[in-house]
Amino acid sequence: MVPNRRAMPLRCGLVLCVLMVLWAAPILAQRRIEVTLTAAPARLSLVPGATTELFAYNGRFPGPTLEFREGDRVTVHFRNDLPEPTTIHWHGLNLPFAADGSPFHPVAPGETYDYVFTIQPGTAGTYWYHPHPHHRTGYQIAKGLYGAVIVRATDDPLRGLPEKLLVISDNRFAADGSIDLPASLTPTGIADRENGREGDVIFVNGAVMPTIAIRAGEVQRWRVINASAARVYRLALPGHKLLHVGSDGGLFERPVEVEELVVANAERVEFLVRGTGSPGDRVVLQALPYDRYIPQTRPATWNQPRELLALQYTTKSPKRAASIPAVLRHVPVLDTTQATARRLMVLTQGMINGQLMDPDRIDVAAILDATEIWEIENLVGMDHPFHLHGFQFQVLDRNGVPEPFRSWKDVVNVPKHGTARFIVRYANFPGKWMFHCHILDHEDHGMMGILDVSVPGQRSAKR
Ligand SMILES: [Cu+2]
Repeated sequence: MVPNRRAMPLRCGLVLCVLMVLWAAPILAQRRIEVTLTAAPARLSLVPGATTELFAYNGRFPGPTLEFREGDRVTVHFRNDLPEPTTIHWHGLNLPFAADGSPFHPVAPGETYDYVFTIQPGTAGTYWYHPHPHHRTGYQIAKGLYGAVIVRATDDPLRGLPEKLLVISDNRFAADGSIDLPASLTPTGIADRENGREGDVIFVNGAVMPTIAIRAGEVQRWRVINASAARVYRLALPGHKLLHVGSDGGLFERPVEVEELVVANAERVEFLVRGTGSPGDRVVLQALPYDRYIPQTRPATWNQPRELLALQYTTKSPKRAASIPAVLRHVPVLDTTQATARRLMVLTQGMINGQLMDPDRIDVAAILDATEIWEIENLVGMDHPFHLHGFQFQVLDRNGVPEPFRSWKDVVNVPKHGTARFIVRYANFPGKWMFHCHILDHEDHGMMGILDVSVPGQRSAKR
């Protein structure tokens, strides 16, 4: 049969149209999210009987919780109305160097900056944002600048469970309500520098001892962010086992039942609370003692448990418990046989590999798409939580003990006189990425270095 030559262009046109629609569908489906954040001085009531001068994002403490979906194209229009330079670091998010908010991109007082990034597939999880200017991160976070980021997946296996977000932080106040930030050479200032600054007032979402309601039988998903400068929380809910389901970079492959959870500063955990109590019960979420300190400067009250919030059972009759999936998601394996370099980071008190941070020095030079293994060795008698910007990693072992399950992390707490090894792939985004101790006083005093990820044949990222 002779083809109808006239119909051919029409048919071809239709096929082309369908192909173009199919090609464009993911782009059309990509949401464009615009957020406006302004950092400015504010006066709020944080402790009874006084008001406090602080810094706040959009006038709120903590800053607004930002919710994104995988695939979203995000633009954050930031304005700095503080009297000093600042940045916004998107802690844990995989994004371009220019959007990282590291000390390389300070925003001067009165200036604006657009953080533009796409939320990468597979990165659903709990993150947070905070300033990261040179030498002033601890000060600005103590003044109130931090907020939560929740990234949602389209195929969330825990969808439908009621969620609670807990941004936990501590602070210290003078009698007049002002934030207690001692001069560096006073005894308290020296202790802060050594231990990292801790406070006796513990906030959950900006409130002291808030209450969460639960109905007997109900299963709730809790996301916890430790936004403290140095305090580590060993979380326990008396009478309740926790179902640990996720870490810094999102869900595990399977839930893990635990009695308690240690959340070092800057880390996040996700767990399920199962309402196994009776109607009317009241339980207190506790931070049990955790000894991260060198004995010489350990605070006198370190071994006292602290109360964080109350879990109040309603008087309603128990409901049928929701079923919890046995498998949450697949976490891809980073293959150790593909590692092309091994990096050794030796931590001493305030230094990495015997050096203080120098913005003009490259500490680790790597090639885009390389897979590497980092070994962090802590020589001193104090824990140091180690954070890498830009790329999530997988912890291989701690003190030689293999990690029991795979998860995406951006902070690993390296215990006193201990080691931790992780594997990381610099899958995308060349740039100068910071790695540092996340005890903010240590970071601000130079316990930090630079990983330069470059594309072969191209010059490394500009400052
Ligand atoms: Cu440290």
